[in-house]
Amino acid sequence: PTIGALYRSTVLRAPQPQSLRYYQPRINTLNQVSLYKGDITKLEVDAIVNAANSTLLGKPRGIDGAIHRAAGPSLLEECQTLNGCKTGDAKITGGYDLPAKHVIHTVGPVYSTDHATHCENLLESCYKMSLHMAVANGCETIAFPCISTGVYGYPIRDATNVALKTVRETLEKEDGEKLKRVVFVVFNDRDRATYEQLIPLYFPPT
Ligand code: AR6
Repeated sequence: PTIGALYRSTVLRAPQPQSLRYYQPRINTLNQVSLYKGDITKLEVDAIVNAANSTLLGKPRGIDGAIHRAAGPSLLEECQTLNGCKTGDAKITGGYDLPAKHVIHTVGPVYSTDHATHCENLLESCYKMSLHMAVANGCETIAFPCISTGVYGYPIRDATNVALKTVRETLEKEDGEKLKRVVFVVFNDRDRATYEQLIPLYFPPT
């Protein structure tokens, strides 16, 4: 589809339609994957994923701060009832003042070159558990940020490979059919370039 047609049919309330890219997986034609550059708190999807820390009590910095600011204080109140979240796990809350219906909070690994394989397993688990949470709660559209690649220091290229591989594998499983759209959200041009380069390897355009 043309970008214009895509924009009209999209679930996103996106201020920059030219930044959307669309890929139809060759194997799993039921599913759709998009790349969006911008602020995840503006997306009108069933669930946005928060790159949180294990307390789930929010931090003023990064995406966690942006999500809590946009969702309003009720989000923190609900997070306070959750008893935190382990690294690699995910928990779901309401979206409150966000256009998104839910927030799925996941905790990525703090990157360390000495434990690269362990970090990879944990990051993979973040994507898996978030998708699982989405499906378990009837979400059909979900937006992911680049988990762990900010404050937690995960190299963007490695993290992107993990994200794309894990989403592709999950979409190919039975549960994946319930997900209509997975949006990868990037916040700067460097990350966008990385995703634009790697997405076609995992989701070849038809
Ligand atoms: N929309 C989309 N992406 C964003 C936004 C936004 N509004 N803001 C930042 N990003 P980070 P982490 C991108 O550091 O590395 C928190 O304080 C950002 O450019 O937010 O998982 C938590 O409480 C980067 O690509 O998360 C934890 O303590 C990505 O989001 C810790 O940071 C993730 O960057 C988690 O660190």
